[in-house]
Parts: sequence; structure tokens; C-alpha cells
Amino acid sequence: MRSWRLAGALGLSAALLVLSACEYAGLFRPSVLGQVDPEMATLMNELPNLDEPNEAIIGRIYATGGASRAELGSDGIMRDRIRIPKDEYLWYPAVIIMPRGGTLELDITNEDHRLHAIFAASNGDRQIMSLPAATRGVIRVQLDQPGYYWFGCPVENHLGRGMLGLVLVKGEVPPEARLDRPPQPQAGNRRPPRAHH
Ligand SMILES: [Cu+2]
Repeated sequence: MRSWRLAGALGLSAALLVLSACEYAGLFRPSVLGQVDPEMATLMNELPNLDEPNEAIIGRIYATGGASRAELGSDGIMRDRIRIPKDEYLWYPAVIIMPRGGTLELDITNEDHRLHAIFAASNGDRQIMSLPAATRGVIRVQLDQPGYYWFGCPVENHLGRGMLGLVLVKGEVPPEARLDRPPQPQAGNRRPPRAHH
């Protein structure tokens, strides 16, 4: 079962590599989606909602690990789990989707027989947590603004071998964070800032 899923994921990411951003639309057919695991289906469903450069980048770089939507707890904290599978140099899932800005708690299990670590953006700062072989740890990051924030493994060349992940924070800036901020320029070629009410 597991090797079948892995083969499917690898085949899909290879396919995404050679297709342009819009050509992979054919892969969204329900018959195809039914064959991939939930993390991959989540990523494929999320891609069309993104603007074009980000869609292409995320589809290309992060496709092997799939995506997951963090769950909002009753305490207001968003939570998700990530696995580091054995011998794959991969975060699984590699894309974490937050429904809005706030605190994200990641429960990470290192199933590998080597040391890994997570190095993650947190409101302009960074959080780091070491994950020795066969251990599990919880890290919290604060991401108040919608956008894309990377995380990676800083051990040796693990980042270059594929241990790159991304937190996608959705939604508008909450009103309480807007009060004393003038309209902010948006990164890249996204729509101009809206007038505040
Ligand atoms: Cu690593």
C-alpha cells in the first residue's frame, strides 16, 4: 500500500514537472484524484486558487509532499502534523495551509534514521527545532499576515535534496491588525491594496 502510494506521488510530481501551470488541469479529473493520497489531492485542489507564478512554483517544488489544511482548535491555535519518512528527504505533507493568520503548531515525527531539523519563518523571525532520528517534536510559529512562508531542514544539504516546505496563510488581514497600518504594497504582481473601511 505504502509503496504504491509513493510510486503514485513520484509519478505525479514527475508529470507536474514537465507540464506548464495550466496543462495539468487534466489531472484534476475525479478518476485521477481518486488514485492519489489525500495530501496530494489537497495540493492539487489548492493550486488553481493561487495566482499564476505561485501556482507554478508550488506545483513544481512542493508536489512530492502534498498539502494539508491545518485545523483550527477551540483555543484559536491552528495545528497540523508532518512526517519525515525514512530515506526520502521529504516533509510529508510539504505544504501546510492556514485558513487565516495566527499561531500554527506543527507536530513533527522524524521516522528517518538520521538527524533532521526544522527551520521555519515566524513573523519575520525564525524558529528552529532539532529532530534526532526517530523522535517527535512540536514547534509553534506565529504568522499573522497572509502569504507564503518557507520552512526547511538546515542539516547538511537536506534542503537541496528536497526538504523544503511551505506554509500558505490564507485570508485577509484581521481588522485589529489593520488599525494603525497604512495600505501595504503587495508582493509581486498581485492586485493593488484595497481601501480600508
Ligand atoms: Cu534533514
